[in-house]
Amino acid sequence: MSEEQIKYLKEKAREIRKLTLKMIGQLGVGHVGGSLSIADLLSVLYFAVMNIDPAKPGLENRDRFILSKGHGGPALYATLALKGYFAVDELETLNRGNTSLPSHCDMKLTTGIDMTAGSLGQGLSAAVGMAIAAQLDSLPCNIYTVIGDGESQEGQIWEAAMLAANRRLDHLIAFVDYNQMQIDGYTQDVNGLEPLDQKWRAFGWSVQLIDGHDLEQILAAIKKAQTEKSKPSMIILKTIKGKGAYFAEGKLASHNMPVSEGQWKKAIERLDSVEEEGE
Ligand SMILES: Cc1ncc(C[n+]2csc(CCOP(=O)(O)OP(=O)(O)O)c2C)c(N)n1
Ligand SMILES: [Mg+2]
Repeated sequence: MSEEQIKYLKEKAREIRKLTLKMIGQLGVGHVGGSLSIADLLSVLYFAVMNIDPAKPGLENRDRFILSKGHGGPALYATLALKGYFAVDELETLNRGNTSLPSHCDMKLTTGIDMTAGSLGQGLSAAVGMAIAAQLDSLPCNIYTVIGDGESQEGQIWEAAMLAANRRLDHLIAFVDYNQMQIDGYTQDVNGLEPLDQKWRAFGWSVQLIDGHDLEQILAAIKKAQTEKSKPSMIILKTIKGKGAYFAEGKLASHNMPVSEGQWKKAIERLDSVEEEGE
């Protein structure tokens, strides 16, 4: 990746974080932690990888993205607005009456959302279904999806994992947001997942384990996954819940937290000052 592209994607990730903080902050409460942990991935997917056109959101050949951990909706809305699917001002309606941006993703309400999610465990199955459909129709598209690590404790994830490998869905590229936290505590304390990479490998997937906040690693892993033949790909992203917001980063309480005006404004200022320092 060129210096210029890294700078561009870093800026997009920063903008996603800032808009996410602002929209949740203006509402006063929301899923800060699980939104911010996927900001870097969303930057790479939407600004360097996916074949999509905001002017034609229904194109048959487009790549699909399913945010299986649907509570990360705010980060995806910020990304879609930056990409041009709808006006940035709309973000202020997050989770309010008559909004098209509910807390959890809803494909019937929001332009650019490919699948409704929120009931954990289901999005990967939907992605598998889409990948099977694309395979049957020989569509030249990739299906991307993000599941949570807490979500990975759902049995349905592993049913979908089996089917994807059996059907050799090499156009399916999935990610685990491995921030090691879920709603009730550390994933390890609730129901441990390790060795997570070996589990996916044993299910017949091609697996990579990377730093989920390193844009170059994310892009390289996706490019590698795109060349995989006869196997679905799993990219396990080692992430930090709440990454980038001083009041949320690495905290269990960041899952769904109240956010004061002082907090979100100061967090945005800090993100801007990192930018000025040239990082
Ligand atoms: C089927 C189902 N059970 C429980 C919940 C409640 N719930 C919402 S978020 C969450 C934790 C998810 O943790 P994780 O997948 O690690 O996502 P993160 O918070 O790290 O983004 C739970 C249990 C749900 N949304 N769906
Ligand atoms: Mg988690």
